[in-house]
Amino acid sequence: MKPGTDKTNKDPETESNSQSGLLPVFDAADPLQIEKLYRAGEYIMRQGDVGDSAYFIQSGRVLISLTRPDGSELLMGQRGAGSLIGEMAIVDDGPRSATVKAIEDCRLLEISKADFTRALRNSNPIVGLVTRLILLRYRDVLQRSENIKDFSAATSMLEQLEKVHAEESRVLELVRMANEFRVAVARNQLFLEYQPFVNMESGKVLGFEALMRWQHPVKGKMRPDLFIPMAEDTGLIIDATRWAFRESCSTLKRLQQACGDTSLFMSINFSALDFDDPAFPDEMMFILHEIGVSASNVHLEITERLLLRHSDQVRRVLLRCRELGMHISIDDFGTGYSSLSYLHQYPVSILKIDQSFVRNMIGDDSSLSLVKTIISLSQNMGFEIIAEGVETIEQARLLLGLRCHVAQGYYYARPMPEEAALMLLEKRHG
Ligand code: G
Ligand code: G
Ligand code: MN
Repeated sequence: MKPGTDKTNKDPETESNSQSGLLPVFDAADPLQIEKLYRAGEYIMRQGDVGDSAYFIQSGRVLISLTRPDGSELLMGQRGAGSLIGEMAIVDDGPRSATVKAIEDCRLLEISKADFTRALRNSNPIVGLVTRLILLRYRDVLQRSENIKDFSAATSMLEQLEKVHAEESRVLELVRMANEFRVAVARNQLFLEYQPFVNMESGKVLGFEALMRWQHPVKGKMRPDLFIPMAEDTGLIIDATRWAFRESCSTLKRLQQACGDTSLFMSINFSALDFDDPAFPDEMMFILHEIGVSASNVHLEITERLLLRHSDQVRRVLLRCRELGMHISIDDFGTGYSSLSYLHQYPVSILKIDQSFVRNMIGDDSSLSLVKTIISLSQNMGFEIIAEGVETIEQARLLLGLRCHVAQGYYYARPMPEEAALMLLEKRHG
């Protein structure tokens, strides 16, 4: 068979294709398709093709076969729900080793080669090496087994094992969520809520933190702890962050104009992957210029954990951002292995005391002394300080007594949509 791509899914014998019949119309080449649908009789991939995706079978059955050099066909077996097909070609870039045809209508979840390559790059190098070596050996065994008549019997047990592995690793759920998130970024299902930073003495709103939410078509409004880790693992966070940056800075511009206060700032959360691209700071500057917001009104929120990676790349990008006028704010401060020496290496402006210490400081002496230490450390090192998670007036009073003036927390306001943020500013600024 001539090498090509897998895009032709018409069966020459039955001439069935996806445009007819009861299944929804779909385009197998559309990257925004959460599931790919193949009708019974369609080819999903052909031996010798260049492979650009692997697929998890959600439902339906497929038949796997090989064509021997003499042209005869060898049946390798069948696979059903829970099985992975087409993984070999995306691991080692080799041609498809077998032909896979739907024998029932199939719903497939796709893992593109690009996604897989990115996941492998983010993983432990040993995992990548061993994966490739095992595959090399398997291809070798496959080539030497041409005299075997029929694989079908042996592979039905394999199919059972694969299904158990897929269920145990919950990988199907993860792949589905990643595919859905890709659609969410492209189709405006993400939105931001804004939580104010308040001066506890004057009650003045100084700025906002942008917090990402996902309006999931079935699950409803989803909080970031449910999807940010997946978005980071898959690299999808990069596009989401870029979107959030532009969106929140546009909001900032509108808020500044409405209340006439150009010192109002926006604090945006970043992940480690966002800093892998050295062009990122200049891209951000371009966006800020377009929107008309000054870099000094933008705070980049990063976690202590990110700094602890000690990557030169992260340091360089952060230095460049600071040079351009943006501020670096350390989120959840106190939860990492806070060593003072590393803070010095970065152009940090603000420490945000983690909410767990603020919550426990009344009643728990070790939390209180940590809060005190962080505050005096900030004063000595010239950092500004923000207390996260202030929920009661007692906490606010205690913090003010310790000379911490700025807070974020439910006592002042919960995260809110832009319109509510606007109303809050109008109320506070008269
Ligand atoms: O308010 P909330 O529960 O939404 O925030 C939960 C966590 O998700 C916070 O720790 C916050 O830092 C993180 N988070 C919120 N929005 C974003 C975002 O846009 N990007 C990243 N990387 N993290 C975010
Ligand atoms: O890690 P990060 O600081 O970005 O997390 C912000 C998260 O904390 C958001 O989920 C936000 O909704 C939540 N949050 C903000 N203020 C409070 C508070 O006063 N109490 C509690 N429990 N959560 C808060
Ligand atoms: Mn944050």
